[in-house]
This record gives sequence, structure tokens and C-alpha cells, in this order.
Amino acid sequence: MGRLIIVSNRVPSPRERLQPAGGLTVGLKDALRGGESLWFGWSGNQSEFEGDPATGMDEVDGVTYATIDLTARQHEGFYQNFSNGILWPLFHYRVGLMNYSRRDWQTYLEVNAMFARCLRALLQPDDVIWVHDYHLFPLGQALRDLGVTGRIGFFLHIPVPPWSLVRSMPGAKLLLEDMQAYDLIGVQTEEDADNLNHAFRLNGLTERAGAFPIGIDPHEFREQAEESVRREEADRLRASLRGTALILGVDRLDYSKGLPERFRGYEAFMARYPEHRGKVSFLQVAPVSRGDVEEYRQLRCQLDELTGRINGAYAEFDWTPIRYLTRPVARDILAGFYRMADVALITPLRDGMNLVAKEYVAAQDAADPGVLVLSHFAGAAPEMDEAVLVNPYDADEIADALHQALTMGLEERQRRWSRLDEDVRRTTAGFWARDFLKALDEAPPVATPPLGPS
Ligand code: ADQ
Repeated sequence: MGRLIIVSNRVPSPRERLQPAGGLTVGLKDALRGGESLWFGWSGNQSEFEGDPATGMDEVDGVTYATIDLTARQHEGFYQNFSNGILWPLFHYRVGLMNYSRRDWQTYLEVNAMFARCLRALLQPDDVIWVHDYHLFPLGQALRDLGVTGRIGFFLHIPVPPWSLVRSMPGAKLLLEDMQAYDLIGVQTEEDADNLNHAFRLNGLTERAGAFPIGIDPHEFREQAEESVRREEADRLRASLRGTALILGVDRLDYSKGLPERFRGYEAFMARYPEHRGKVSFLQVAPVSRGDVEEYRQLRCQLDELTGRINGAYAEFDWTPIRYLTRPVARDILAGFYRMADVALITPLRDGMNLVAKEYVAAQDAADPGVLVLSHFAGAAPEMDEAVLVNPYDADEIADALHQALTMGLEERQRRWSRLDEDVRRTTAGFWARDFLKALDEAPPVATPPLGPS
């Protein structure tokens, strides 16, 4: 078995590698630990050097980290504008927020080709390559163009809309064709796989997508939550609640997460269920991400206004309906907050998976579990139908769901939670990575290695 090569836009920095990990890092931990492995991607730094950058290498716990810098121009065109300003909204079904420019498309292709050249120089013949996410759709083809014939897999962490929507991006067909270079393409849900395979079919290409829902490390997260609920921060939060029920939302500040709609849902809850006023507290933690993109600035203004309006209308001199934080809270502290929360309110308009939903379940106390209120449009929803599922666009439905969750008896909470927990414990991050890599190994190969000397 050759080395496992992980490629993602960002490689965790030496500091990030020491912190409790979320998302991709957790998912890959098992896979990276298995044998010799290398993780390649952008360092997070900018340099002014135009031309192929030098690759920085270091090794931690048997994993080699290989990183390159981007220039300010590449960072803007490839990362900010094309990946976050075009692909992100488009794949979250928000064509109207897509700011397409042909120049950014060129920079996107240029950076992918550069990634391929820098990575090619590090490769050995029997390496297995696993490329992650929308920043790197064309990377597989760029590697094939340089003569790489080994296994290359791709995993997309975000949703896949139908082709009729994706095709509104100029160049979409080229991306689809480039994706044929991958031996296997993993997406989060059956719906995503159907949409992508249908797009391939409509364009006369081969279907290569399969559903591989990502998970968490529930054992580690539960331990973290049990430990963290005894920490000083949890004590302070508990004291400040003064017996009110805690509704918790945790997201990156992103328009895909449905935050204004969620706040309006809470506002409807305050209006229509006055008996809960003064008896609940809604804590929303939403650290600013991508703060330099215009749509994200607008979202922040909108949330500032909504919070002010709702608090202004319903607060008492000794009670505040919404506590809204745009500063980050460390994951190990949040784990304790999850355990304390009576309700998790997770209502994305679209989400590839949403690992916060799974972390909330893992953090619960079996003797007195909280209730998960989850959007139908999170990738996690098809697996988590014991949650109280809501349409995030319907403020009244959110209000009803909050009332249902807060008045739910212990027996029903335990019944729903234990089914959710079973699923979270079965489909772990380690399982996800192993399952994908096994399927990649077994997929019909796209490229055949040249015959060696006879
Ligand atoms: P994200 O959009 O970042 O990820 P999500 O899956 O909810 O969304 O979170 C990933 C990780 O970040 C989790 O471990 C979570 O705890 C952490 N996180 C989220 N908000 C946080 C906050 N406010 N403070 C601290 N930590 C926070 C993308 C896709 C998702 C997909 C993941 C993994 O958008 O749909 O589930 O990748 O594939």
C-alpha cells in the first residue's frame, strides 16, 4: 500500500494542529495515522513571488505537512473571489449571490495547475491521492495532465445542486469534464450524488459520484463535553442563566446557515408563545468568517439589526432574549455548552452535512438529553430524522418547533436522542475516511499506469 496524500486548500498550521480539531482534521486523523502520509495545500501565508513557490515541509506525529504560499493576486482571484464568491454561493443554491468574472476563473485554473506542479514533484508512483473540496475541482485533471496515473479520489464537503442550476456558472461543463479524472467522487448525501451523476449523464460523461456522509469522533467529543461542563466557563454560563432554559446555536457567520431566518423564528416564538418569555435564553455563537467579502458584511449588519430589534422589543430589565456573539468560543468550551443546552437550534438554508448537529447529540447526558431542532436542508437531516425537523424559511414553524422542544417530556427526549446517538456513533469520521478509501481502492481506474520495462 502506497502513501496517502491528502490535498486541501488549507493545511492546518502548526498551531492549529495542536488545538482540538473540528471537521476535516478529525475526519482524516485515523486515515493519516494508518501509514505513511503527506498533507499538501496552501500555508495560509501570502508572498509576492510570482512563479512556482517553494514547498515548505515539516513533520508532526508521522504526518508530513507540505505547504505553499499564494501571492496576494492569487489569494484574491482563486480563494476569495472564485472559491468563496462564486462556487460557495452557487453550490449552496444561491445563484443570485454569485459574482462571476472570467478573470477569477482564469486565476482559479492557474492556481490549480500550480498546485498540481508543486505536488507532482513530491509524488511517488504508488501514492493514493485524496483531494478535498470545491477549491480544487480541476486538480485531478491537472495531475493527470502531468502524467499521474495512480488512484485519485475527490470529496466535496458542500452540497451539489441540480445541473440546471450549476450550469448557470460559465465554465461549469469544463469543471464537470475535469472531474472525470477522479477514480471516485464522494459527496455528503444521496441527493448530492444523484444531482452530480445526473449532471454527468446529461453531459455524456461517466457517473463517478457516491454518497459518503461525514461524521465526527463521538467518543472524544463526549469526553470533552463531560470534562468541559465542569469547567469555570460552564459554571459562569449556568449562573447567568438563572434557571432559564438554554437554546443554543453554533455556526460560522455564513449566509448558508440561515441566521436571519433563525432569529426571525425566535422572534415569532417570543410573539406567539408569551409563556416562554423570561424563561428561555437563546445563545448564538457565530464567529466572523470571510469578513472581507461584501455579502458577509451585509449579513453581519442584518443580524446586528435583528438582535437589537428583538432584544429591544422583548427584554426585561433583568432578562435578555438573545445573546449573540461574533467572537470565537474555543471548541472545548463549546462542548460543555452543548451538554448544558436544552435545545440546539440548527437551521441552515443549505449545508453539506453540519457537524455541529452531530456534536450536539454526542455531547448529551443520556439521563437528561436535550432536543435537536434541525433544518430539512442540512445534509445531516436524512440521517437524523429523530430530530425535530423544520423548514428554516418558515418562522412560525421554527417557533412551533421551539415550543415542542421545550415542552417535550423526558421519555420522548430519551427515545429520540438514543436513536440519533446510535447513528452518530455508527457513522464516525474514522468510518467515513476508511469507507471512502476502500471504495476508492475498488473503483474502476480512470488511468492505467504505463507498462514497465519487460
Ligand atoms: P462548516 O461550514 O464549517 O463545514 P460544520 O460542519 O457545521 O460547518 O462545522 C465544522 C466544524 O467547525 C465542526 O467541528 C464545528 O464544531 C466547528 N464549528 C462550527 N461553528 C463553530 C463555532 N461557532 N465555533 C467553534 N467551532 C465551530 C463544511 C461544510 C459542512 C460540513 C463540513 C464537514 O459547510 O456542511 O459538515 O464542512 O464536511
